[in-house]
Amino acid sequence: MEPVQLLGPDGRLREHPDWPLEVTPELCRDFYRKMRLARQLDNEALALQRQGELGLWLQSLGQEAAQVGSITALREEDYVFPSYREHAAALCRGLTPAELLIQWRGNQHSGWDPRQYRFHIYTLVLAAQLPHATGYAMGVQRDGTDEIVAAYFGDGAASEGEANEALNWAAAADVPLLFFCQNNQWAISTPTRAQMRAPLHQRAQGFGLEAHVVDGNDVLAVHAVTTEVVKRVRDGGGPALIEALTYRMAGHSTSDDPGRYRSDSELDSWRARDPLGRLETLLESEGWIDQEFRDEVDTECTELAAETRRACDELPLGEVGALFSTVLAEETELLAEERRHHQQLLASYVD
Ligand SMILES: Cc1ncc(C[n+]2csc(CCOP(=O)(O)OP(=O)(O)O)c2C)c(N)n1
Ligand SMILES: [Mg+2]
Repeated sequence: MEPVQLLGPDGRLREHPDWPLEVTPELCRDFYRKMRLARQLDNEALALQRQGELGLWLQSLGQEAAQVGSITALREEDYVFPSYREHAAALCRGLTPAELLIQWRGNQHSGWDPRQYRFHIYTLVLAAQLPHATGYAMGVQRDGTDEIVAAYFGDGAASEGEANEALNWAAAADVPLLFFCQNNQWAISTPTRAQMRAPLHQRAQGFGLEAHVVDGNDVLAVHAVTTEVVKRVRDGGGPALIEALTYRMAGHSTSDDPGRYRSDSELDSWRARDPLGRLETLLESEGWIDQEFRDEVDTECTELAAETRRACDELPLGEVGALFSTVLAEETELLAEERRHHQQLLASYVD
């Protein structure tokens, strides 16, 4: 299967017979703005980590098109299960920099109320969110609403047993669930080619899911394919999978040095396919962007950076007891014992 592409790396539009999209200046400007903001937040968080203000950060650099193009194809009430790198998607859902950063500053285990944004907390245990999403989608199915569920995961996570169990279970139960894999070519230092022989979209078809592959650095293609697939899932077509071919342009996390396992030439070849650059080229060549709009986006980005820095500085310390009180609806004896033990431990510290 050839990846669907509507906007080439050269910034030119391409027609696709199966995946038409009404490409308007407004749509392209909106995507551009969202992607610029996401990149800005990502840069600022990286700087904050380097300055010792965050313990860790996982960059979404290079994956903005995959995330923005897909999340905007969902309705606000559709429930999303992200992995841990979905900052661009999170921003589109209205999460604030404070909510996104607090976990990485180590002040809280997660930063937001998932029900408020219909955007679940980040999952660091690879693929754990996929059976959760499947179970949630079974609930949605029983509620009989026309809400759907979407779950993001990576190429590395696709090797987990839970990912494969979830694909099979979702297909067997015929739930309204979209699996969205960002194949960013790497799982820390393991390349995708060392993880799987058959491409993931092919494997998903084997489980009985409708599956597609798309140029994940082409926001228009991602949006076109996701919009259509979401429609089919919503209309009772069963679960589906989209594999977005993209690239993690930064290290795995701020603790990683990608120079130890991948070449500069590989990075350069993907820089030439940068999702933001090609959209900007399109906007320029079509005359859909003027200085006023550029200034507006620049100002918004500067404000977001300032807000991110200020929010980080003012993040409240979390309540340590939440570690125990938010695990189960009703505390078990074991949990109560662990909580008491933990309190005794804290009390034993001198300051
Ligand atoms: C169950 C489990 N095993 C191992 C890890 C360690 N780990 C964290 S991220 C990662 C790589 C994940 O790669 P991928 O799924 O492609 O996502 P990406 O980081 O590329 O977005 C690994 C092995 C983990 N978090 N959870
Ligand atoms: Mg990956």
